Amino acid sequence: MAKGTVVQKILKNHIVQGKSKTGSPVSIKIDQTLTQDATGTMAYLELEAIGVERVKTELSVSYVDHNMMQNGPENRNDHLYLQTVAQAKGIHFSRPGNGICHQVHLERFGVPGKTLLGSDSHTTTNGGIGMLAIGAGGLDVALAMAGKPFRVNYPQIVGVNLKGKLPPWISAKDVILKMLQILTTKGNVGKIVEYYGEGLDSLSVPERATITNMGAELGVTTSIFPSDGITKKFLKAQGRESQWTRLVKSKNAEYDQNIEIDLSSLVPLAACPSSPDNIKEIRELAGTPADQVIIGSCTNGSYTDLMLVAAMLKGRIVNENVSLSIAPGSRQVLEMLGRNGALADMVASGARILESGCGPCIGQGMSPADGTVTLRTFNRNFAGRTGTRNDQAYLVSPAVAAATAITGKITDPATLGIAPPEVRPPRHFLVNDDMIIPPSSGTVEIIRKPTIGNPPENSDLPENIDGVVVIKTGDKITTDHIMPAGIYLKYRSNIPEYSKCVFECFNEKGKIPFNQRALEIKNSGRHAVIVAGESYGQGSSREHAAICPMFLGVKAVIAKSIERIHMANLVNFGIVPLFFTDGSDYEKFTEGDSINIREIRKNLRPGGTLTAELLKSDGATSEVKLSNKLSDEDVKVILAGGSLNTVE
Ligand code: MIC
Ligand code: SF4
Repeated sequence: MAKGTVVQKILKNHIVQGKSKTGSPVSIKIDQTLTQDATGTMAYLELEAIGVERVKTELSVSYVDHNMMQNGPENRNDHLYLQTVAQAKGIHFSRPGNGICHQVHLERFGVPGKTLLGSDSHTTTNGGIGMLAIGAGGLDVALAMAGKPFRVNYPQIVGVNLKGKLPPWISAKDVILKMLQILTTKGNVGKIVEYYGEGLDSLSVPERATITNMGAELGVTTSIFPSDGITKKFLKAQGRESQWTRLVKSKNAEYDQNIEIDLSSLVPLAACPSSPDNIKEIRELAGTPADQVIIGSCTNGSYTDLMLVAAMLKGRIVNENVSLSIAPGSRQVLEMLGRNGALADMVASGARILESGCGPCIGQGMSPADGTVTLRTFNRNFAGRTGTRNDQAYLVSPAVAAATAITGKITDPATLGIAPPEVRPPRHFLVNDDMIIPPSSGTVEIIRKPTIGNPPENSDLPENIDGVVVIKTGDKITTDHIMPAGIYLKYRSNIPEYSKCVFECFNEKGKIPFNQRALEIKNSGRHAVIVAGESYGQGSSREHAAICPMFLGVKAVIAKSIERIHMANLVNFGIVPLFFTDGSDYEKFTEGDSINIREIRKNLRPGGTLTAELLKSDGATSEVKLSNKLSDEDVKVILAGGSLNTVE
């Protein structure tokens, strides 16, 4: 087992229950939480349902960054609810326009050695400042705000030894794309990645945060960098030096798995359509015409990222066949670019400047044209996430993105014939927290406009699952497949409405849509069951991918494997996550089959097996063995129909 790692040092100070043994469930104390608007409304409705007067964490922050198009009143209704509930419950509120949660948190709130739980999968970004920062469903974050510890399996710790130094034009994005090439997006559940080695010296905190941000795509619990002199410099530049502590691995540290990356040997990479681990070298893609380039997001919206882009664009015009958009990750960055003239260089080049928020990363506008290539500095390129079906989205570094915007074709910046701009982290960031509203000490009226719904309700798990396979999916089904975001984001606080688009991408002409099929099963008194392949529920932390299926009557998901956050969300909402003990049994299933799991209430035991009876439409029957990865507590929660029914 690993020893002397940064991860273990933080865990040691935070474990309140459980054994420090790889794979064992442990409960950890959560120091800070963050939420964003798309998951936050539900999290705060749940917090209210739990009956919490004031949050019990050291610091909780509610950000508005995802859903800012304000098409119709729903978004603004959410913002008003979020602002007032935050003030009432002791939570800081970061107003729309202040920036993307992860970046603002890194700039203004992240503290080395602390734990952070956020209702967003990219909460891992703050691992860049030496926090143990974990993404979770909204309900888990609500429970943490209520002072409850967070349950997670004691991780397997992967040590990544960074050697050498990044060559010109190569950036942190290429490091994490390399990691995705090595580890892929599958099979990393239960691991935490820890970076160390001489290569750290050439990586600033925002660059480290690019790497930990996209650790979410590896499917690991989180990723972390030590807190060293570079961390201290960053905190000093943010006027927060007093919050620094040194936190590095012990000399004799050992890891459960070892990876080595020589930074000097890296070349520019891209994640090709439509998975973050479909990695190719830019060299192989060079010359491909691009129609759109977008720079920003919580992965690459930092000051140095955008200063590099501005320097490349200065005095040049964006290629006439390309639309270039730039969204600075925070107001701090946007204001600094505005004051130092870099913004003017971007505007002069023809770049379209977007507000500081998630924007196109979550399908809020800027969908590409049919059949065209779009390059983005983001972290996800799941099919359709751009808002265009059959999209061709490539994930690249800011340097590759800017070079491509200039030439109109995918371009290795080294071939541009210009000297790599020298961009250094600022000695002082422009600090202005006026857009962060502190909690109120007085009484605050919580504003609830009519589109603010109620927290979801569920009944106990039935004695038997009298199931119907409502859908059978392949591998790597993401939460974007299950619950699309984009134009539907505004329904996040309205479960009946949002449930109408569950699995919308699989609805075909002439076939009854998923939501209706599920409701028919529910109304007939039976139970809908989802059958899936590997890595079901990859991607975001959105608990709606469990809540909406629950609302439609789904009682179980049977898969080859399920990603961590999604599995926790299923448990939280009383859906039983089950696995084939023999993966080949997956082949036996067809949509519409009956699957009965008798006496599931009695037989569901942590780590035990269940026997299910599969009944095909031609009358053939067979038995299928199903396993689970549930803890005692998980079983208790599922039997009760979800966490909201068990919380004391
Ligand atoms: C995303 O990148 O998919 C999101 C939107 O930030 C999600 C959260 C959400 O669905 O609201 C995430 O990654 O957790
Ligand atoms: Fe926002 Fe995109 Fe980051 Fe998610 S991944 S938090 S949508 S910028």
